[in-house]
Amino acid sequence: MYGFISRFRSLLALILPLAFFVAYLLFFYVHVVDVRVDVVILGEGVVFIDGQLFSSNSTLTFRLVKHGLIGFLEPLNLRVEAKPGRGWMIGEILFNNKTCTGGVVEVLGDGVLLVDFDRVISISYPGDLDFAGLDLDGDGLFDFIIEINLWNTLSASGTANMTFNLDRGILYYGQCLWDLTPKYSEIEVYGYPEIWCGNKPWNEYMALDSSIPIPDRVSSLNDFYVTLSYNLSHNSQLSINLAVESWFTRDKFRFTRVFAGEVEVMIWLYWHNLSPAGFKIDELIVPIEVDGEIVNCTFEVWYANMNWHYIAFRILEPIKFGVVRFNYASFIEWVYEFIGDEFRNLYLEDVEVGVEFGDSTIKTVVINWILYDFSLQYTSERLLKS
Ligand SMILES: [Ca+2]
Repeated sequence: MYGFISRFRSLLALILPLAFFVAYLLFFYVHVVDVRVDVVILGEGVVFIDGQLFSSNSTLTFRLVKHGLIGFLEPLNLRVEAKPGRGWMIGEILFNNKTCTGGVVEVLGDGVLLVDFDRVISISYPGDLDFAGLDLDGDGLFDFIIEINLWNTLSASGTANMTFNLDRGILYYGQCLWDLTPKYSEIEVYGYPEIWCGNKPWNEYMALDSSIPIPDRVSSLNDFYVTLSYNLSHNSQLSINLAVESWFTRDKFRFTRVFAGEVEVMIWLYWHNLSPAGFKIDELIVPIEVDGEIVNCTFEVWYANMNWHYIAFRILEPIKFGVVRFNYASFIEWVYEFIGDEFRNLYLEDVEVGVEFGDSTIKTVVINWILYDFSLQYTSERLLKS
């Protein structure tokens, strides 16, 4: 009898901890649906979550709620994102009144995470404002303006979003629009989502903290390199380009529009199902650095008299993605020879980069464009050599 009790106790001693362990696992798997986590924000600022002030110093404690159940053995991975989705979720986070995304830098301890936020600026269509200024070096002056710029779209269903990550220097543009109605039906383009520096002469926004001294007279400026690193995807039938654009006006700061005798210059590095306005009048071979190699690229030159002079250089073999670098003077010299001496006195107002799109036969217009780099490097050579 004693032997039986002894064996029973031994069995109990073995089974009980195992049963408790299984119950413990089940308890956590079934019942724990949220976890309290301390998050340390790197940097100074005011933190809002879902519009509520959570912290005015650099440390923030809040509760993360995961949709659904969590398993006991599930690793604690945190992904901070603005949109609700699968996995861990935090509502919109504003840091210094800018929407932030971020990632876990380090797990400091049990449930304590160090999160480093990227500062991002985001604009959307539909929305009150379709532009924003970017002050990359924090000196109070804009280095660039981003603008969704659906200038010929009267109405559209769907959304477009442009987000600039200030910490990584990357521009993201995504749109999914349908039922587009143009403002002017005779114009085949709906818009030109873009980033630019200088003074765009069609509105009052300026980004004068550029690495080149614009606006200034063509005759006073030096040449500069334009570097772009990008990736673009879109509907296979869509009419679209990726183009650099500049306006040349008689006033140093023009805010209203462009007039006769003034000049618009576009450089199309990518295009699909789209032709420039007017007629092809010439061809030009320009050495372009593409992914580190110099390539002699042929550009068609198109001209239209749009009251002002419209000149578009369209590359023969489009570059859909890659790192592209070229001298502005390569194109400006041709414009000078074509327009004549009066071009010397015009002001180079701005340098823009965007994706011009149109074509009403596409029901839903999808564009995803990432611009990893847009930089201008001023040189000691004159913009006009002659
Ligand atoms: Ca600045």
